Parts: sequence; C-alpha cells; structure tokens
Amino acid sequence: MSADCLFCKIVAGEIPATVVHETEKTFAFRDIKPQAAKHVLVVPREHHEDAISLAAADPQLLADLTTAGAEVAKVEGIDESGYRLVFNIGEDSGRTVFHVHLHVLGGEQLGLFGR
Ligand code: D5M
Repeated sequence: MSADCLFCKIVAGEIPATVVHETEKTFAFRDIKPQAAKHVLVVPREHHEDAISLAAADPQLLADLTTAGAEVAKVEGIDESGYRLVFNIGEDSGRTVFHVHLHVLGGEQLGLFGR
C-alpha cells in the first residue's frame, strides 16, 4: 500500500466505495463521477502508478485487469451491447489518480473521443 493513495485506501476499505467485482489481485468499484450510464474502475490491489509501468513490472497483472474488466462488463450486463476500456496516461489525458485504473464505460451509445 502506498501512503496517501486514494485507491489503495479504497482497496483497504478505509474509504467507502460501491464494489462491483473482486478477485485475489483486482478490485472494481463504481466511479464517483460517472462519464457514462455504466462507469466502473478496475484497479490492482497492489499499488502501481500507471498501465505502462505495470506492463513493465508485471504484465500478467495488466492482463488480469483486462480480464476483470470483461467480468465487470458481464456483471453490469453490457458485455453483449459493447463497452469501452480506457487507461489514462500522463498529463494531457487529464488523469487525476496515480494508482493504475482501467475505466469500464458503457450502458449507452458512447460518443467518439475528442476535445
Ligand atoms: O480517473 C480517476 C477517476 O476516479 C475519475 O473518473 C473519478 C474517480 N474517483 C475519484 N475519487 C473517487 C472515489 N472516492 N470513488 C470512486 N471513484 C473516484 P483518471 O483516469 O485519473 O482521470
């Protein structure tokens, strides 16, 4: 656990969240500021800063996040209609939390990316 990391505290149960799916290595909860009808974040229990550093340190764990994202889509009932998986990397992405998280977005027709 990394001190002062919001998502480490959520994984530890120190900050409340609506849990959607859990495995031994991953933890998924509803985004507090949803950007789509369904918006869930999947994080590794272990602290890693972003998807790129995680890919270098533990590629299996990055794969586990993707698998958990697909499981979340099933739990949320959007696996057949389709959904988007997003990792934000670096400043221009607008990311705000520095514990790697996979956004699972769906439940409606999603708009195109852009400004
Ligand atoms: O995404 C960080 C996401 O984290 C953003 O969509 C809001 C969400 N967030 C922030 N605080 C919370 C809590 N406490 N619970 C659930 N979701 C939260 P980024 O990719 O860094 O922009």
